[in-house]
Amino acid sequence: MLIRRPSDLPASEITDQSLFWNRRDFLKAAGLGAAAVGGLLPSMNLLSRRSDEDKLTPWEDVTGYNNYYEFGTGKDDPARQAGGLRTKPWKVDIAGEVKRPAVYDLGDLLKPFTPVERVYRMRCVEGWSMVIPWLGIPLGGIIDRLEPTSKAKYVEFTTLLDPQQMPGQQRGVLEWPYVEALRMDEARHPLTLMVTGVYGKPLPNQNGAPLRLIVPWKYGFKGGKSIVKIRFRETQPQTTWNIAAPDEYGFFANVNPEVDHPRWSQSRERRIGQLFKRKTLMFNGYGDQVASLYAGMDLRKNF
Ligand SMILES: Nc1nc2c(c(=O)[nH]1)N[C@H]1C(S)=C(S)[C@@H](COP(=O)(O)O)O[C@H]1N2
Ligand SMILES: [Mo]
Repeated sequence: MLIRRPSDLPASEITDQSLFWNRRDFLKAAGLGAAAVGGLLPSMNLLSRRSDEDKLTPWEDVTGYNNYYEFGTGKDDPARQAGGLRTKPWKVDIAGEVKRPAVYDLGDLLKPFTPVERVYRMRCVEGWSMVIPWLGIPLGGIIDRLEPTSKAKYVEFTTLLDPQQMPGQQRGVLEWPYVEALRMDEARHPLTLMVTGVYGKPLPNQNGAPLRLIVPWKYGFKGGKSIVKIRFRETQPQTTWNIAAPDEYGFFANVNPEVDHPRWSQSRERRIGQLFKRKTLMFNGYGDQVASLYAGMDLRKNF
């Protein structure tokens, strides 16, 4: 477990009162005691009374046990092979149904925003889970600034296509480039983040540097890595895993313990680094915040 000192906390976390709840969630999940935060928060004793439920997954697992098929299909392949990916300079093409389309330098695209720290439970469709302190920018704010047109109903995220740098793309395990997408209301939901860092540090390449999507109530595959294009669309985009196996990976991919993968149950999960399996929660435990997005939808059909 990597215990961070207050000096490691991003300045935004310390100065911006509106981010209080993020910091509190982080400290709670990190289990940092009053000593560790040096009296930053008066209510620390309360916050340190957390169970093991959502203890942070160690840095070594977050950055050493990955899915990033562009760098191989083994869990340790990305950590071994992604290191050389050139993430500077990095351009992001903003396209489609939007009033400010352009190829932006990543720094310019994100300049008006301050990353916030959010501890999210993450659930992979393969049955494992982690608790990760992401550093990111709520996508909704970025979308507002880009001004989608009234036709924009979906947002599509495309990963870099570069078989030279990404050896996995020289093989046909998936259709390249990796594409994921959200409905506009999902993209604008305050939980949805464009992530640039983790554990208070810049994002390691194996986790999707320099920019990746995180949607904590959905299976991990919705969170495309190393994004070079964000396109606003009127119609529902074709997405990589849905193309690969439509009966196994739906477009919505909301975490749902009641809808099994055709080849395995989704009712339980293994928290990486912990011994016993735990129950998987509807919407990965974020139902109070996101269930209303799907009111009236049959979630067995729209899996
Ligand atoms: N471009 C790209 N993005 C991707 C993947 C991938 O193979 N390629 N794997 C997905 C899957 S299945 C998961 S579980 C998460 C894993 O993110 P992490 O390695 O940062 O935990 O990334 C998702 N994003
Ligand atoms: Mo996954």
